[in-house]
Amino acid sequence: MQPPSFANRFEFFESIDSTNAELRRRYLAAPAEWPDFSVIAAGEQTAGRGRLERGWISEPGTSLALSVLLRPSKDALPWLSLTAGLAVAAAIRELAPGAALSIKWPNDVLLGAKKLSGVLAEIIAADAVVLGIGINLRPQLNAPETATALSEHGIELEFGELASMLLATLRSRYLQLDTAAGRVALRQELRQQLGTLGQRVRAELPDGSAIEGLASDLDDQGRLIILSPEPRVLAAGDVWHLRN
Ligand code: BT5
Repeated sequence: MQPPSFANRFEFFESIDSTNAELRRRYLAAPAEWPDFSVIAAGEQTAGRGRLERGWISEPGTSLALSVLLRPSKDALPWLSLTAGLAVAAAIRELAPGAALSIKWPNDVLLGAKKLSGVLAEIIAADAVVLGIGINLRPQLNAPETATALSEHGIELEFGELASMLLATLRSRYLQLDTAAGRVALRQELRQQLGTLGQRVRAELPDGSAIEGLASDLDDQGRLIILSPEPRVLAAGDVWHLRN
């Protein structure tokens, strides 16, 4: 496929184990050859990865999988996953206005009530992060019940057009993260699009404990505030939206 103009370096694989794993290997072998906003994309991942050693299904011809090399500032770092979610939603809306997208803290984009896209941000060196994004274009044989795809909602997009638009929307928001004013604006945008806010949620913390309560706000570092009923601040973990 044509390299998208928004990537500073771009490599496409028909099939690979994981675009995050490949970018990490290639970067660590020759860091100087991988500028900020280098991209590795693939038509299929045989060992796609989610968070916490979970898997990510990307069967041939059904999904967009790409990883971007970033060197974020310390202030930008906590915002990367949520910013990627915003960029995914913005890219799809550009190409398919009116799509019923929402962002679920900390790293999902939902279409309707199901998961369309996931983000995996991994720190691979003192100054480098690999930001991996998966988006389902068409249904997959082995995807979980909780997954959905654009075509299931009548949205037919091709890999190349979505990849180009995604890199454009991601790049502009990534640049916004460099300034305090930009981060304030992103936080505002996220507060409007974060379907998690205002919901009763159950959150599982990285240490295995759980809390339930009302997801009330996003703090100034992208953490989720849950009223349980006393405020608890969640920096990482999994969240389920509960039905009242
Ligand atoms: C994620 O993890 O959602 C992060 C997914 C990141 C995928 C991208 S693709 C490009 C790059 N290269 C990689 O190897 N990874 C990144 P998490 O929140 O832990 O969610 C994982 C869970 O989502 C799984 O345990 C399944 O339940 C579910 N899942 C797996 N494949 C899915 C799919 N295609 N669509 C929706 N849900 C899926």
